Amino acid sequence: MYGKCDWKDNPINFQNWDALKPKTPSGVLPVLQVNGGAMMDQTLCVLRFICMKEGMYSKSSKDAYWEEKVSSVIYTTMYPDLKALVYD
Ligand SMILES: N[C@@H](CCC(=O)N[C@@H](CS)C(=O)NCC(=O)O)C(=O)O
Repeated sequence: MYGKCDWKDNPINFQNWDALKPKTPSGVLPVLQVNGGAMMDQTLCVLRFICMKEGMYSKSSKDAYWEEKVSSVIYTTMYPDLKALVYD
């Protein structure tokens, strides 16, 4: 962990998920909530938000491009495996 923000994990089990799902913006997890504010979803957008908030996002557009590219490739490559872990 490079940033210095405090955070709390709130794992959701399948029993709680049915009630929570309709309250989330798109009916999916993960969701980030900052100080009780609006729920923010979409993994890569949330990661980008945290990086910007914590001063870890690239200052140059060229560096930002490469960071975005690497995270997109990793996410799209790993996502089917992550999904299989959860549902299979
Ligand atoms: N595009 C979303 C996809 C999120 C997603 O598909 N989450 C799955 C878990 S891997 C989920 O919440 N599934 C529960 C459901 O659809 O009820 C993201 O990048 O965060």
